[in-house]
Amino acid sequence: MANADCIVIQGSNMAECHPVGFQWVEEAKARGAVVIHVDPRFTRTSAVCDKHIPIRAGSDVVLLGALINHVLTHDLWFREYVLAYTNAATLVSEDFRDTEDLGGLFSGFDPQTRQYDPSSWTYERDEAGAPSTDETLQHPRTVFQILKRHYARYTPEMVRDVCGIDPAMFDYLARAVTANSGRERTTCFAYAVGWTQHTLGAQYIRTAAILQLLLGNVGRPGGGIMALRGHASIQGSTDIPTLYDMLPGYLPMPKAGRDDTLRQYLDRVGSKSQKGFWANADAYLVSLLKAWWGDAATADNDWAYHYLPRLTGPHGTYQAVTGMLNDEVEGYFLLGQNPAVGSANGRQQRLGMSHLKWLVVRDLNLIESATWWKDGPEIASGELCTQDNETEVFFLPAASHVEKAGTFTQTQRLLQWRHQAVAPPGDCISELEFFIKLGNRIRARLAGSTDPRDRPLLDLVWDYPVDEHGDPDPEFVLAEINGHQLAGPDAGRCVSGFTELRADGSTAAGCWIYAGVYGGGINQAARRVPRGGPSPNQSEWGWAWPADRRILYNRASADPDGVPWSERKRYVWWDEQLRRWVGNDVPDFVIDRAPNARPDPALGGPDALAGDDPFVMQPDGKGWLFAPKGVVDGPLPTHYEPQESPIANAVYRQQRNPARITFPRKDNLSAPSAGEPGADVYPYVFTTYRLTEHHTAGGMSRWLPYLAELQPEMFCEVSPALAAERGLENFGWATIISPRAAIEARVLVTDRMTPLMVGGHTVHQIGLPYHWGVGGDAVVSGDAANDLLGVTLDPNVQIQESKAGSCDIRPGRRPHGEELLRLIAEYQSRSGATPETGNADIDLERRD
Ligand SMILES: Nc1nc2c(c(=O)[nH]1)N[C@H]1C(S)=C(S)[C@@H](COP(=O)(O)OP(=O)(O)OC[C@H]3O[C@@H](n4cnc5c(=O)[nH]c(N)nc54)[C@H](O)[C@@H]3O)O[C@H]1N2
Ligand SMILES: Nc1nc2c(c(=O)[nH]1)N[C@H]1C(S)=C(S)[C@@H](COP(=O)(O)OP(=O)(O)OC[C@H]3O[C@@H](n4cnc5c(=O)[nH]c(N)nc54)[C@H](O)[C@@H]3O)O[C@H]1N2
Ligand SMILES: [Mo]
Repeated sequence: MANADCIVIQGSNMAECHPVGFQWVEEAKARGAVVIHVDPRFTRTSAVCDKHIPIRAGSDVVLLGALINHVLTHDLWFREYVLAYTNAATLVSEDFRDTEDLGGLFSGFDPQTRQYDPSSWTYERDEAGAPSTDETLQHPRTVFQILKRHYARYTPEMVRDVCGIDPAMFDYLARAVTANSGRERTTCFAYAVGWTQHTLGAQYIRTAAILQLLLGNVGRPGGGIMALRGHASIQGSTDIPTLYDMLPGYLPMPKAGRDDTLRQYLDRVGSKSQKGFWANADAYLVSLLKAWWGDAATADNDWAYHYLPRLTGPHGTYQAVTGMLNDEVEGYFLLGQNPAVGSANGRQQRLGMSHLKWLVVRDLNLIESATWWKDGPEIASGELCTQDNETEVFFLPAASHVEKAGTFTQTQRLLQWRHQAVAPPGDCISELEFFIKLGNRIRARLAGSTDPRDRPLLDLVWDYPVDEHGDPDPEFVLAEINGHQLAGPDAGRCVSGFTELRADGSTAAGCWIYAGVYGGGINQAARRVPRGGPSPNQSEWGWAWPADRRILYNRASADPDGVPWSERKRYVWWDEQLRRWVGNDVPDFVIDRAPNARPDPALGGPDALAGDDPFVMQPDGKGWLFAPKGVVDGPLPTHYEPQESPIANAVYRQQRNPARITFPRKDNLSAPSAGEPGADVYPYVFTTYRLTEHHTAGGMSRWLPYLAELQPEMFCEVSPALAAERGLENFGWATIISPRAAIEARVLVTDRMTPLMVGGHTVHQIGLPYHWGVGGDAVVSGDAANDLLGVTLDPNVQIQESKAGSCDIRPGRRPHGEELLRLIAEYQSRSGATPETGNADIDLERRD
């Protein structure tokens, strides 16, 4: 980011939420970069940017789509980059139909299942099976022409009418981005959960990716799209996932009925005939299975592939809670998570837990998820009664990050080692120790079992050495993740990188993308040379996956001939003398593949990559403007309104993302949207966010007097205009009501909230921090913003839409007990909301 000439921060309050990373924005600024903040609110980020552009929450695809349209219609795209490195020239199947043809849907939609069959989105192929192309880009079915037609509607006027951004402001943004792209200059985008927490969150990021590819801003210094990662190692917990649908290193979890055999699975993940590094998925998976099941994983049993669980559907946290409410779940482990406060529809979360037989909470403090049974909101409302509650709750104290050693992986995919600073007090232990001991006990209980379903547990490699205090060694685990040779003279040697991994059982590795972090038997993540050493990319600080590469796809930083696009932006290039790629980073390419190499595509794998195929993980080696597969809700991003919206979709008749995941239940009602009867009952937009002084659901900040004192009370931010409209007083109380709950908050009247003119009427947005919860143990408590939110999810990643909802606001405190329930019910009945509201069949969604 420090190398960017323009930075657009959109969907994040970077200065307050990512202050360490923000130093690179400051550095870019000091070197003359333009920094723009696009956000519904004016924040401390906006305060240090060149320009703040207020936007209506949930409308970013229109703004980004209009930038794409601007770049295409004004011929501002980076022609050589786009032609050589993207799929612009590739032809799409004759069967494909765009949202332009189908009123906002793509071809392949099944209204019954609400899922797309993506088979019509594929490339057209020639007799040899290679994608057909038209290098002139004139063919109407080239990706380039499809893109042009798809985004033609996304005009500055559309931006004004949907986002509430006037054309002069749009013009400023478009000029800044395009003037700072090309050979000599690069623009970078940064986003966080302002983009992701929507019913089409993944598509927000895709829209930015298309724009950045058109402008040639991918794989180059100062380019890219920074996914500002949240919790300390949230990147690490997707790399080695706590997610239900992935295995380490982004290998998907097998699906029942589709991936029944190892062969079926591997053909889907990375067939041997496709180009690029996913063709070696067999080496990554077999090495993982060897790391987990050791000698029990053999060629004869397909490396114990059958020990892996199979997915029968989405099993995310919200599905789990629905399962609890339906009495389908008996027990629950909450480890480092406070869903009673932090998850959407808090009441559902708490009531779900009240259906459990047992609940284990491991945390630093007695958080609300461990105390809802004695002093939660449902005790106050009379919906739950402590005496009658049958859930047995176990609280186990956890060691904090300073009380244990290990790695954090941050936004740049950089693993950094932390040493233990102090020993944990009392009974507090680390997650590592807890799981090793839990595993030991379960395995002891199962010892001697002949039940085949116990084999995966009994056959696990579970031999963690402990020190004289009985504590396990986290470096041993890092080495296990790194992987090692199992056979031959090198047996036991740590592998130096993922290209050493094999599919014949001769290597083990717990996460292929981390292979090399313990290369040479040295903890590379602990490297801490001041300023990262002499190299421009600070390569001697920590270790970045994969292969210690600091910028992904960096072969694109040179032109098709391997020459840097410009002196100013040189990064990785082809050295004709040495016959290899060299430069300021570990080249993200086959090291000796010459720029003009055109190997036979039939070779498959890395061998098939042409010298100008920088996107080495893609089966065609190209950056995808159009995604023929992989995104379940469409090959091109399209604007849909949030689940709850005061605006009718101005782009298409289809109001909401047709493939979104809904939970039509009485305890999860949606507000009617514009054009539906009752929409005026919840007339305002609310959005939720963080404060500098608190952390997420508050477990690490509301228990600290120093921080609690700085932000003691739940509040809402409203504009002076909305305050006048509703009679709200600065520092007074307000009650905010959604179809799920009513909460109270102190009022902060501020110009930082801007009423927006959208589609001819004023949209007021209310800002709500989400750090408070109801309970008696924290230093400060208060109503939770998440009680207001409903659960509707993005279909790609199952994230909740917590950045845009509908509500009413009125002065004064909320009622208590039964009266509170009556207030919520009175609003619900006035709005006419039923479980079908907002969840109707696709045909009904279309208004004429
Ligand atoms: N001090 C502090 N730092 C934190 C955290 C914390 O709790 N406290 N939490 C950490 C975690 S877990 C995370 S995930 C990150 C999150 O980092 P951020 O995403 O930067 O944090 P949020 O405050 O949720 O900010 C999202 C921003 O998006 C804006 N926004 C809301 N809706 C929209 C929209 O539709 N479009 C656009 N363009 N903007 C929108 C909000 O006004 C807000 O300013 O922060 C991390 N850092
Ligand atoms: N409305 C709304 N809701 C949101 C968001 C939003 O923007 N708006 N953001 C979402 C996001 S991005 C996130 S990440 C979630 C966060 O939601 P949660 O993860 O549910 O909330 P946290 O408060 O971060 O919970 C982390 C807990 O871990 C404990 N802890 C800290 N260190 C350790 C440890 O080493 N071991 C153990 N066992 N416990 C530890 C802390 O005390 C804390 O209670 O909230 C989500 N919810
Ligand atoms: Mo997060």
